[in-house]
Amino acid sequence: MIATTRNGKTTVYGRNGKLSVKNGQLVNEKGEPCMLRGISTHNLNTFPEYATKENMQFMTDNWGMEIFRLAMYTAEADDCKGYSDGSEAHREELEALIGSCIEAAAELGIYVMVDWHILFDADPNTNKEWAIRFFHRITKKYGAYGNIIYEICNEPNLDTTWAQVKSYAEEVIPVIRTNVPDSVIVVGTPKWSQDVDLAAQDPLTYPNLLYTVHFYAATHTQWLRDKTDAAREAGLAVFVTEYGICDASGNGVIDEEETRRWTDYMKENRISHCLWNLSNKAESSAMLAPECKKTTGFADEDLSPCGKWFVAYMSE
Ligand code: IDC
Repeated sequence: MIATTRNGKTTVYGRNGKLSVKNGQLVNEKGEPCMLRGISTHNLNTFPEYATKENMQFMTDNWGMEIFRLAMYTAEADDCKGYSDGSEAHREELEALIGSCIEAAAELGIYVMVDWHILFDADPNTNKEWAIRFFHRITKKYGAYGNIIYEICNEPNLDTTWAQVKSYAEEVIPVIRTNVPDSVIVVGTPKWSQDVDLAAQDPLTYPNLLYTVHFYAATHTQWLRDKTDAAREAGLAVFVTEYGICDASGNGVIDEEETRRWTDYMKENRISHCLWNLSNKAESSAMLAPECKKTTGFADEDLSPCGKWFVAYMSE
């Protein structure tokens, strides 16, 4: 069902198989630490055009993408409605798009992350009923695919507390686990997924969980690695489901030196990570040059400095 070989080569799924979490670490079927390196879409409501099988295949074959994160904003952003505040037809379109990417990931033998991307709806409880419906429908239809990681709330923010996130997680995790009992689930943490150390003081009690850390290298430095270490020392497994090599606005200067500290840190500790973002928006976190109108088959000149950095990083 999920490709283990393609064109005579073993796929990332073929090497790792079904994932789980053991002793604070994402591990493969053999119980070995597994670090996945991938790409996050921009908002699927605004940039759906890159989330195609053809382009996923291009990124897998040419850049070595191992996981594709599907960032579906749950509420309006950038003048575009999300899953929760859009129309029913729009919800169905999003579910179909996500479904086609899950099927494509299985055919390509890569992993896929289904991201309930809360942002302006700062507290995941705001749209909890929609989250429950969404994860119920996705897991019912696609849960048999063992290459899916479920991310239940991108970035709780403003004054949302860990207690609020935890109570949300305690309602949403059982919905996913009813259909996919052994699923790997990532839980967002307060303050735009930086306060992973707070989650570590009062963790959830389910198996196979990871907790989110997000960094933007020009903003988040050693202090955030220290918080991450505190959480890991307390036994939590972490996943950098999103990072940028620029500042936290998604724009501004690129800090390659601090990015290197982060990539070394993630390599040393086998922490999986996805780069923000796959689009041609005129911002420094976008991987494509603003002039690039292609939706796949990108050449060097189609890439922004961020995209070029990523291709070089993946070839290391
Ligand atoms: C940013 C996008 C930007 C968009 C904005 C609001 O890069 O184009 O206008 O969202 O929709 C996050 C969020 C992620 C942000 C990103 C950069 O998860 O949605 O994307 N960021 O600001 N957390 C920290 C940074």
